[in-house]
Amino acid sequence: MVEANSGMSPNPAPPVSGWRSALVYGLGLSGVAAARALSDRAIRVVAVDGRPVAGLGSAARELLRTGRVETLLDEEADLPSDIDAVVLSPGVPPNRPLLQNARLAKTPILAEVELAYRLLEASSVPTVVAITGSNGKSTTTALTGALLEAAGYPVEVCGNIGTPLCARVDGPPGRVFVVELSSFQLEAVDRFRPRAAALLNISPDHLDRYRSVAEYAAAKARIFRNQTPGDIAVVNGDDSEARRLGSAREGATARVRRRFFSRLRQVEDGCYLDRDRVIEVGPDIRRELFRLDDLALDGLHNVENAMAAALLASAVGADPSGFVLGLRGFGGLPHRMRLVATLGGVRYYNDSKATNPAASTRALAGFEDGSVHLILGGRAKGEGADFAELAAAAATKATAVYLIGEAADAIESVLEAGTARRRCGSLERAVEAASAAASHGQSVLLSPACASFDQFEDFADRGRQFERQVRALAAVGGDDGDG
Ligand code: UMA
Ligand code: ADP
Repeated sequence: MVEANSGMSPNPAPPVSGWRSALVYGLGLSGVAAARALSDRAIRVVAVDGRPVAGLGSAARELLRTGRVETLLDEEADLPSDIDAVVLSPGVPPNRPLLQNARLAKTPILAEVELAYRLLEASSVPTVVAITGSNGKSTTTALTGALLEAAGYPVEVCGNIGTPLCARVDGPPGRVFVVELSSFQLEAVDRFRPRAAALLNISPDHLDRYRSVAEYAAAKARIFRNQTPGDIAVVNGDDSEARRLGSAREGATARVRRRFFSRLRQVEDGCYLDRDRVIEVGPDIRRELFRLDDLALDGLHNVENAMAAALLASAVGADPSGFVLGLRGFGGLPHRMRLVATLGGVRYYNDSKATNPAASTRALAGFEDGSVHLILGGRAKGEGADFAELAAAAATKATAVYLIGEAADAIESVLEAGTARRRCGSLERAVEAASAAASHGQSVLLSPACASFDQFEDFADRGRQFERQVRALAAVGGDDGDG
């Protein structure tokens, strides 16, 4: 695997308190938060970004204007000679020339989350709960935060879910940090040590960045690498690849207590589904954690997410008696299987966050056969993106598929012969076509199985545009009112 620090024999970054200047690579959300945290500590910040100043967001431009970021270099610039460390934004691939030069110069490279962890560590060992996986990370992260809050803990929910950990470093002591981690962020962690860490599942994703699924999975497994005895690894017992990574005899979890969650079978330590009840078991424990009825979210995948969240929250000491309140109050995050409106008996769902085929396949599982008008497409995540399983699910669940964006050819080429399809190009045309074709009792589902960057700013922008179009239909045709 190409790790951000690969190629260097152990070369630990000196304590941040000893840094005089740092290079922040990428001035998006992560870079801005890192630059602020560094400049607050009187560390000089130089930034690198592929975009010119005018293309940056307002927060980045403000940092430059006020001198908190001294200069902005382009990506072709030489590595400045007086830099103590490079702080890396997750979206920057590790093979960028400037990073290769940093490795040659033995300048440490830290992920933004790694910097944040070290800043937290400067005062006391932080209580961090971390979540990774191909799908369900954000939901599980938010749900873990909700369970901990219901149990009375002061919580910071952050990381890949949207707020960088660096932006949450300063604050009162005693907080629990619930951090969503992407494989990108995990590539450049070094000391980052979660007291409880979950690996939810592994399915192919981000194959535009990794050479293989194995390399991608290895990045995910780094979530456990710094855990020490007394820490807890939470692993999906029903996902073969997660189980393999989470229970390898020689692997990172060998030192820690492994707790499995399973919908399908009883486990020895962890929790499992027994009809409608989730039961926690362990060497000296057996108790009900919650019932399916307590979940405000639909879908079997959300049962898995809730099981993981419950194990994580109890790992840092939360009393499960409060979990039911937390679960009942959690209605889910925007752009994940959200019912937008019911118009003329047709239900419109926004699942824009389903950015890989496995997520969309899961989304389809919850629908009746032949009931879905499915909008698919966008930018496939690499040549290796495999739509075959999704095509099989679509053959059963979809009345028709509406193709948008760059990946339309790749998806169409694997659709089964009997699956009706329309080439729509844009989301707008897809919504028009799907709404014209859908009849009472059916659903229009945006669950695109692809990234959004070919036509939208991000998945949230795509989801908002879908919702706007659905609301425009409602204005024309009259809303049934239960959206
Ligand atoms: N940039 C370069 N060179 C590059 C790549 C990017 O200069 O080769 C610059 C861009 O011009 C831009 C900045 O870097 O100015 C953007 O940095 P970034 O891509 O790391 O994005 P951030 O704004 O810092 O947001 C990141 C995460 N984005 C990615 O990992 C791509 C956000 O996750 C996360 O919410 C945020 O940090 C806070 O932690 C988004 C995401 O898409 C939601 N994540 C992927 C996913 O969930 O699948 C991993
Ligand atoms: P992530 O942060 O990993 O992208 P989200 O919680 O945002 O995950 O959910 C994204 C999409 O993935 C959802 O819209 C849903 O379709 C699907 N999903 C959610 N949880 C799971 C899970 N545990 N297993 C498989 N798919 C899931």
